[in-house]
Amino acid sequence: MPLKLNVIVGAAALVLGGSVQAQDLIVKIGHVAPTSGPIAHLGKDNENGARMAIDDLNAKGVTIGGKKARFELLAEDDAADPKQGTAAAQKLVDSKVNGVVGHLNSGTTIPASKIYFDAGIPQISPSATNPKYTRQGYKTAFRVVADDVHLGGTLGRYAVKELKGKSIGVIDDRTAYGQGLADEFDKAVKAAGGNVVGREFTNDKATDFTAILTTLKAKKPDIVFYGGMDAVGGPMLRQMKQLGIDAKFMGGDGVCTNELPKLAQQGMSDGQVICAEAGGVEGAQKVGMDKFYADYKKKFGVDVKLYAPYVYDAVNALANAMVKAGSSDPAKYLPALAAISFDGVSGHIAFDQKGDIKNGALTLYTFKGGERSQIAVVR
Ligand code: ABU
Repeated sequence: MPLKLNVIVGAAALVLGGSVQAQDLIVKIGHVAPTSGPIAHLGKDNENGARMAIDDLNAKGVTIGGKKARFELLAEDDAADPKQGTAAAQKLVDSKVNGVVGHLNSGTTIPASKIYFDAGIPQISPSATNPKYTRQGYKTAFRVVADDVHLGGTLGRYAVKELKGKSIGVIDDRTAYGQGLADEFDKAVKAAGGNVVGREFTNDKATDFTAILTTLKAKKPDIVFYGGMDAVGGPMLRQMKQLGIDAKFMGGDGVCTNELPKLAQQGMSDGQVICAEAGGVEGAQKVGMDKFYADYKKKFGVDVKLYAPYVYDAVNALANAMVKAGSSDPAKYLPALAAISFDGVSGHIAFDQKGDIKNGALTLYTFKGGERSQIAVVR
């Protein structure tokens, strides 16, 4: 009878069977998102995207520097809180992860990026859109989505030129994302000759918007823009309806989710909401994205909420760079990551000098019958 013995030595697995196999290379990928709190549904969507990428890489079999790689996911919850974000980042650094995908929020991604930079660990955010993230000079910071300059600028021009908005109200949630996006929108509206009639703010955990909506109502807005996430945007839409505010509702990627109609609870009408995802595919590239949505539904039993495909691509970007460099050592594969070029499910992945996606797209959506409905992909 042949000797069959499984020996686990530290982080590497050695399988002795009929023939000696190469020692597995364990590659630890950190992932951070809020899997608790108001936007836990989005955090879980991101984490699912990472899990799916890891499972696919392990099923496919990847060789790095002549060794069979086994990818492991180290998933952390930062609850969208900057302090918990830096604690999660430090935990991943202490665990000696080879790379990180995250965080979901700009408010956690930016402070965490210093920790990864100091440790020399590559980080790719699949969803944080505040421009500051890639403008700090950290060579370890990358993102696979467009930023808020692009988002806010495009939406601001769209409000004035396409929607013909005459009196525009702007609200934000005072987070790094929401406030930054609202500022960019405000700037673009004014540059396009539009009129911002009021600027109000709330916070990312608020549930009652009566006071700020009543103030804006008096200014008769034909468009209300909200810089923030769907967990607040949905109830805000419902309260706009209750207060009789008959205005279009615009927002960035944070409200542009498949969960928004549920969160608005009948508070939105067909075509009332116009929002933008910070990425997008068209033509032949749609095949890959559609397949991802179908595979995701099959694996997890739920629909993609927003950024799972971008997380999937971010994990694959790290893996591709390691294969190219022949090493999972962050210092050795970082140059390969900076020069990466491949077609992912969310489009072509390549980074500019700052670490931002090259030629990033946006997808404008509205909602009809409780479903997201694409208006256009713009660059
Ligand atoms: N980009 C929308 C959600 C994440 C963030 O930037 O905070």
